[in-house]
Amino acid sequence: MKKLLVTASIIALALLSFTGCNKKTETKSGEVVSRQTSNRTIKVGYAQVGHESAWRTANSSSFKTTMTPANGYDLIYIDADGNQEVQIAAIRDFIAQNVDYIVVAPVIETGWDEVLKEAKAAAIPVILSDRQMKLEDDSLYLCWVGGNFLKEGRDGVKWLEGYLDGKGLSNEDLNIVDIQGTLGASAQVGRTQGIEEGIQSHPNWNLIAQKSGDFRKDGGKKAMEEIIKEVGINKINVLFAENDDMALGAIEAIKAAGKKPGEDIIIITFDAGHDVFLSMIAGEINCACECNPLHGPRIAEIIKTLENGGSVEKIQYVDEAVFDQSNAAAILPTRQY
Ligand code: GZL
Repeated sequence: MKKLLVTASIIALALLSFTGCNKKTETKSGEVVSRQTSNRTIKVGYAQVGHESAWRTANSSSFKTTMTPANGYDLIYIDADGNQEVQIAAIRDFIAQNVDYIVVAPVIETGWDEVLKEAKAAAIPVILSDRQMKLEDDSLYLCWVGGNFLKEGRDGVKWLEGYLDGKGLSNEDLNIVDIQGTLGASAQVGRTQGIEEGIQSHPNWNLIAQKSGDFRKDGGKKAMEEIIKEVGINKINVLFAENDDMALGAIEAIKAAGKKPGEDIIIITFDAGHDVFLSMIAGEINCACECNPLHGPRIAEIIKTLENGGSVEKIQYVDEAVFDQSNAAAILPTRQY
């Protein structure tokens, strides 16, 4: 009898390792654990926002250079060009292809419940990268990796407070302009909240204009041109641009209006990519709040941990810092994007 039991369990184990099946469950504490291990090629469907900014290019590249066949991945990469319907269709296609994991960088926070329920019904784990989703049921996604957008906005305000204090300008009236990212994207929602909170906390700070540039360089230039037309270039003291590309576009409009960016108008941006470091060194941007785009390795680690029976935290913030003209030149050589 004993011999029979041992043989049966060996056959069962052999079957399990052959199928390479790998089920995921979420523990009560919100941690996600994997029940079995496997050494299969991992098929990942990745629905990316688009190609709107330098940040996005670096983000996409970090996935493509990490999830390679040599590293044990079969990556299906879809660039949705900023269109949520294309992202949703891509997720449905990943389900039809029965991928092992779905990764999504949601262009905006809402409208995902139905398609994520379909992924759950197909027992395919969904990992969120970069931006977040507003869902009725948070168990519809396995975990999220990204920047703390509210903190980024608050960090930009904190930097401005320190800068003004150092110049003895803390009590001066300030007219502030905010060029926002794609409306409804969690990066825009969080940064705008941090900026607006800061402005409201200073009676002598006035938000005189707020327009979206959709996280694109041409969008930032157009938004700044419209704001200059509406309020007049001489009325603007500070610009918050909610990403680098819009800041660089706005600088073109500021120069065309005869003003010196970084001097006549204080400029604070978000992302802190390579080109903005060059602008800070040139004195045209004053501060860059980092939003690290290199999520590929982080998410590959998460997947490998799960594949090997480990558990992962539900919410995982990437490391971020604040840079300005005092440290840009020294730090630029160390930057990866
Ligand atoms: C932030 C990301 C934003 C960047 C922009 O995590 O969602 O989208 O700040 C990008 O550059 O377009």
